[in-house]
Amino acid sequence: MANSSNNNVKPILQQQSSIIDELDKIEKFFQQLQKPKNLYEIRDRAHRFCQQNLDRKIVLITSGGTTVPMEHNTVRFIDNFSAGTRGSASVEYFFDTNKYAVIFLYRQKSLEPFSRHFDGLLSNLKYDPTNDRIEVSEKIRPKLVQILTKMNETSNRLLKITFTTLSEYLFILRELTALLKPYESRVMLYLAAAVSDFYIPPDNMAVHKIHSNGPLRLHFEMVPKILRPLVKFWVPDAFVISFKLETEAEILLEKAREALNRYGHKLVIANELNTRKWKVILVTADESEEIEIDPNSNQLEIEQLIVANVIRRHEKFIDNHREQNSLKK
Ligand code: 9Z3
Repeated sequence: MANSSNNNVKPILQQQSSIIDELDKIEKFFQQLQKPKNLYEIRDRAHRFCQQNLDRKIVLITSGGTTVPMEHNTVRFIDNFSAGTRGSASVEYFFDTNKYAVIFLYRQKSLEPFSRHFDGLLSNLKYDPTNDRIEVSEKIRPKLVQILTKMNETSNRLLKITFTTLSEYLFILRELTALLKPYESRVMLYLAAAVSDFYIPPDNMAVHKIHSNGPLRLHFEMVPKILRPLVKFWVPDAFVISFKLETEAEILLEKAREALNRYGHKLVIANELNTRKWKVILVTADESEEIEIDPNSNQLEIEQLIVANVIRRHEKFIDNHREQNSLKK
């Protein structure tokens, strides 16, 4: 008897010590990086925003790519392709329900909510110096009015926060999750940002601009996987959605399932680089569901369908959470 209970306890203890090791690694990782100067100002703004939106659910949407500096006095950095379309378009569809307040954590200069509708706008504007008036061509006026109206109506439900580097992103994400934790299952995390897996530790980084007098070899370390502590400790009751990007269709599902197992969250949205604008797979522990639109459709955006789907899942998640809590009482 004593033996069999020992056998049960051992894997749990091993698991716990591996989580503690991982947490320790992440803590050390953060300690070597420099905190963004405006971190506490961001926290205070986010706190006020959540207090002003107590009657709503909160979704934290991350968007755009992170930079990885090559020098402390940064002239060069490594970046990635993400334009922030997925994240910024999704914000607009969350607003359609009137039930969500959105914290939009995005890469500076990547797409912002509503901004894509203003593409090519300049060529439709005319300045008349005699009357000091700006005229908008009739062709785009109705659409412009519609978008500006929506922007006005939703402005108190949107908080925009920017990052540029990988370390800014990670510090701000950690701070925001600490703030969101008490809101429990009402919080959704929609992690669409394309975050670097590699970085150059500050101690190994050149201080000044690297001289171009020969070939260059750089050594990157792995960024520790923060999704596990995020799901387990930072926001244990929130509905967490991560995105998985691959360039090989054959390994996409397997990688998404691997992420679910590893991090223990609820949903992975898997997409392939070249088809991401018209096809995604929503993967949970029990099933997978494909969402696909006609690539030639210029009426429908895939984010509309993704957001409607994840809102339904979030509602069920909140109900389950409520039931479990009432059973505990
Ligand atoms: C995504 O997969 C997003 O859907 C895209 C959106 C970045 C592809 P765009 O900004 O593109 O509209 O141009 N985001 C997550 C990508 C990512 O880095 N995921 C990590 C991974 O795949 C896991 S968290 O390893």
